[in-house]
Amino acid sequence: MAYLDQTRLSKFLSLHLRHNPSGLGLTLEEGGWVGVEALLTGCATRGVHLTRAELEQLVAADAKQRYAFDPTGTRIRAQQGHSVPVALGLAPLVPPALLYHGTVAAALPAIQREGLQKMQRHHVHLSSDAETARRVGSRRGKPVLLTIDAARLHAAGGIFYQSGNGVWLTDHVPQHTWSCNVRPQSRRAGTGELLPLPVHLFSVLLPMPDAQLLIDHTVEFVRAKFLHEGSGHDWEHIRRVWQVARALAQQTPQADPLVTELGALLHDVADWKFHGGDEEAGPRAARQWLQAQHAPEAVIQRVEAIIREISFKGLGVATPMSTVEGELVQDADRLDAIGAIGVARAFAYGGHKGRPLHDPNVAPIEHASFESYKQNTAPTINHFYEKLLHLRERLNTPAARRVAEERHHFMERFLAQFLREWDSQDVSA
Ligand code: HQG
Repeated sequence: MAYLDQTRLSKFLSLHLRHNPSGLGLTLEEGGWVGVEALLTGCATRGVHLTRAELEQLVAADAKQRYAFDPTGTRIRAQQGHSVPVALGLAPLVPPALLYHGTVAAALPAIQREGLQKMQRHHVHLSSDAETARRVGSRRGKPVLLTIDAARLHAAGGIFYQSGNGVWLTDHVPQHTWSCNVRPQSRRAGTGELLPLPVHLFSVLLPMPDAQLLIDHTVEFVRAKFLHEGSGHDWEHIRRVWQVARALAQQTPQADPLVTELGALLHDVADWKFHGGDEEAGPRAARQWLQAQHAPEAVIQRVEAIIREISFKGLGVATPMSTVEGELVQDADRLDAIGAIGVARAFAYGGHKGRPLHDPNVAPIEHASFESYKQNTAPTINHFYEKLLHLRERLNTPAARRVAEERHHFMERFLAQFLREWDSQDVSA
């Protein structure tokens, strides 16, 4: 066996198969292949005496599956990571919606300016799970995780490949298509002292001061619009949803904080309930506002999707969210529809619509379509059976489900007491 240990042997192979084949007297064939015999001979000229069996064992044991033999077993190549020109012959593929890249804080300012670049390699390397990306980043120091909106990049014409060992490859990841789990540090004005900034406000979809300004302006816009709303969809409801969604986002590294906060703040901006059933009124109003604020298009589209998808649409209608941020905002909105606040809001809305509190002769309906749910005019108590008591089962995150438990039981106790008092059962004869 060679005098090198497994790790150094792997690095020796990487060096020559990816970066410096001529160091072993080799030339990479199309696809990055070299003959196995030629490789073993080349290694021997550098004092690294490897048998074919030892090479096979190294290839099989490599944790990242960096190398592969061709089907005949006579040629070998590195699966990715080259710096010498080589066409690996990979076919373009549709990437998963999200991909991850691990880097370090020191690289962030440059990445923020120019996006992710290939640097010395042929492609930008991305991982399909956050853990692997963190490990890649930790080669250089404390890892910083970037979440890439691969679906949007792909829709905009970005081309993606996947190497034989599962690494996703693309040419460039521009600004506004990724978010980050930390905020760069800022210097306290005048002192040069470095201040760590709270994570929850950071999104590099927008340079930081602009992201904060956008949130601040949106708060003012929504607050002014809904301050005196009287149907339970007032500013205080929106403020609670915003707060809860933000807390959920802090526990969800893959969620973009800016999108989550804007989605929460704008989720009721033009609710179909108050716009003649028009389901596009909300997304339209949000787009109008965000465009006027010069928000990036990628952010606008994700916020629109949240608003379009968030509503409960009847017991028989599934309401899946297409984004992780949407799942958080939907949970926050649903938590505000149950518990003591939920009871208060249900009657505020019923009063606003002139509905009776209760009518034992009108049975709750399991609405099988959004249309039937929209046209509902039943007494408010029915709303508990048609929607509110089912929300606990329809939450997306474990954190929200934990909060929902007590709120759900409170509603059950409230209903039991309400129905007892309705028939004056608690009044002795
Ligand atoms: C950073 C390992 C400044 C980038 C792993 C990274 C991976 C920028 C470094 C594979 C930048 C490049 C690849 C910009 C990107 N300004 N810095 N505009 N754009 N960077 O090693 O992705 O062990 O070339 O964040 O497992 O770290 O070799 O790429 O920190 O799969 O098999 O520039 O290498 O596999 O570093 O790692 P690399 P990578 P192997």
